[in-house]
Amino acid sequence: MNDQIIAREFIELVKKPPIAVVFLNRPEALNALSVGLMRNLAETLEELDKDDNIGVIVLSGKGRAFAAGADIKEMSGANEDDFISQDRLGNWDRLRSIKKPVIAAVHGFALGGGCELALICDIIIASEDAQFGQPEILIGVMPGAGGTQRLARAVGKYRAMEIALTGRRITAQEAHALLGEPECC
Ligand code: DAK
Repeated sequence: MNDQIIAREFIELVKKPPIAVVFLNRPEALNALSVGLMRNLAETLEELDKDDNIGVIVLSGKGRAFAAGADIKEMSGANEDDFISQDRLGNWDRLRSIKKPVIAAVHGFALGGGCELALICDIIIASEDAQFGQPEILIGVMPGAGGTQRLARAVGKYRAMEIALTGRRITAQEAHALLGEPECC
C-alpha cells in the first residue's frame, strides 16, 4: 500500500500502516507549540489512537527543530482569560491519554514545551544534534506542562532542578548519559 500523506494546518501525517509518522509543521517558527498546533496534534493523535490499521505513532518535527517550546509570541499577548478559554492544558491532557505507543524522534531543539512533548512520549530517539532544555526560567516562568515532574522522574530530582533552574541546554549525548543504558543492552 502506498503511503498516505495528510496535511493539516500545522501537522503533516504520513500513514504507512502499521506506522504513522506525525510531523509538527511550523518550521518557520521552529515548530513552536501554538494553540492551533496543539489542537491539530491532539486531534490527529486521537484519530490515530482509534485507527485499527495503526499500531505505533512516531512524532517528529519539520525543519531544524523538534519544537522550540510554547509559542512565546502568542503567549505574550494572552491574558488569564485566554489561558482558560483556550484550554491550553486540556490539549496536554488529550496527548497524555493516547493509548498507543508514541515514539518521539527528536532532532535539533526540544526546548520548554518541546522537551515536555518529548517527555510525554513513551520512547525518545534522539539524533546526535538534538538539544533538550527547560529554558522557561529565562523568560520568567516555570515549565507548565508536566515537565518538572516528568523530567524529575526521568533524570532524578537534583538534575531536573538544575536543568529547570538554570535553563541550560543539554546535548543528546548528555541526556543519554543521564538516563543510562536501557536494561536490555
Ligand atoms: N515561540 C515562538 N516563536 C519562536 C520560538 C518560540 N518558542 N522559538 C523560536 N521561534 C521563532 C523565532 O522568533 C524566529 O522567528 P522569526 O523571528 O524569524 O519570525 C524563528 O522561530 C527562528 O528562531 P531564531 O531566529 O531565534 O533561531 P536561532 O537558531 O537563532 O535560535 C532558539 C533558536 C531555539 C535558541 C531560539 O529561537 C530560542 O531561544 N527560542 C525560544 C526557546 C524557548 O524559550 N522555549 C521555551 C518557551 S516557554 C505555563 C507555563 C509555562 C509555559 C506555558 C504555560 N503555564 C503555567 C500555563 C511556557 C512554556 C514554554 O515552552
